[in-house]
Amino acid sequence: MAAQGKVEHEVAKKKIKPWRDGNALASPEKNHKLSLIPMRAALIARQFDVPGRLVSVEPYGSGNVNDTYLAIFRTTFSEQRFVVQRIRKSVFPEPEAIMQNMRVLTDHCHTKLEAEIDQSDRIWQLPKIIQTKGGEDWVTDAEGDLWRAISQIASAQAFESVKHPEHAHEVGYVLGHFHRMVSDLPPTLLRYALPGFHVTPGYLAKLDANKTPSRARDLLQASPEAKRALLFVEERRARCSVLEDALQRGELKLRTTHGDPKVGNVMIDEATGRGTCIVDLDTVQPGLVHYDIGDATRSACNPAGEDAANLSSVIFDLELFTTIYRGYQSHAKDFLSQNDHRHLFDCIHLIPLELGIRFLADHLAGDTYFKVRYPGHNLRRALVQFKLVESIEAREASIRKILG
Ligand code: GN1
Ligand code: MG
Repeated sequence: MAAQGKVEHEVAKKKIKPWRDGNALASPEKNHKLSLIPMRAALIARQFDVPGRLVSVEPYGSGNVNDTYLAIFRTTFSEQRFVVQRIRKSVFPEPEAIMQNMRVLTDHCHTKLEAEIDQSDRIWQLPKIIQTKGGEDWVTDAEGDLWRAISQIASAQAFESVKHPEHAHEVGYVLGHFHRMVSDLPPTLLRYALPGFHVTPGYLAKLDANKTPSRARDLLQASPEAKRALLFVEERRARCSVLEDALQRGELKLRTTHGDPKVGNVMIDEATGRGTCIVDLDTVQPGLVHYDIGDATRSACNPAGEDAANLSSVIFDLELFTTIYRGYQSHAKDFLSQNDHRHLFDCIHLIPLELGIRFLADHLAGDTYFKVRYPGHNLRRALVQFKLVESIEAREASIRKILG
């Protein structure tokens, strides 16, 4: 998960030491054991408009792209916890666009959630931007990096992989609710914070470009697995433009989308066990709802998770698919057209293929985009996604039957 909540799998935490109140911030050389990054996060956290004194700042979550911290402020009688994040410039060319989109989206959704609270079957939450003491939505540091602060979701937890069918149902239910909530938010009000995001032919072109430099050729030479992975993509090249072609033909239309609705971004209420919120709003921008549906299903229907240790455990589980789809349909009836429906299998197949292509391209480029925990991590991630694609292909008839 990228930004919020307690996560089971927090490798980052072990590596980077937290900053705690009482450290001599002004003289970092005396604290050589402390990482300078949480210290910088601590300095930044103080610039946001939160009452009390900063108690600690520590790495948080397991996002693959941005740097995320949890800050705790206390007064004599209260405590406020919030999430502080540095946006990776190398990934997001215009970080301001993310914040402008987040402002438009959260203003729209918070108004709607409050207006619908009496008809709602639960309390829905959505992060809120915490402004700086000067009334700004973000801070730019001396290195030109953008930092922002957002509220923490109350008493909720996110998981790296799906736990049981009811969990998958909640992932579908939360995504469907999000799509319904933004179905009247014109995508033209949003900027493209991540140009080319989920445009599969673009990722394919990147993979083609990344496999030719000599460094990549050496990697391929040394790894039969990587060579087989390239071949796997080659055999599916023609299918990569299926959604973009449908968009060009006018069968599908651009809408406001989340962009990253994986299981780890869906918060489950600790009190009720039901979904309460979708977090990680960095990739909200104009797109196809199909990107989101394919991303949620590739994540929630693979109980082995993105980092599965054993490839043979990776499957597209039909029971999980049945329940996630049922959850999604509880809200989607109102806004999915017949054409949308006709392309559902395509996105379920395409988005894991696309993610595998993205991981493989990054492996060949030397791991410049996704954070890795060991050499070959991106290749491993790609193999997991390709295994999932194979499983989806083998179950195509059953998936289409469930789609109806
Ligand atoms: C990245 O950073 P994180 O974990 O929120 C990626 C998603 C991938 C995901 C796979 C901006 O998300 O597209 O699906 O990893 N985000 C970006 O875990 O590329
Ligand atoms: Mg994300």
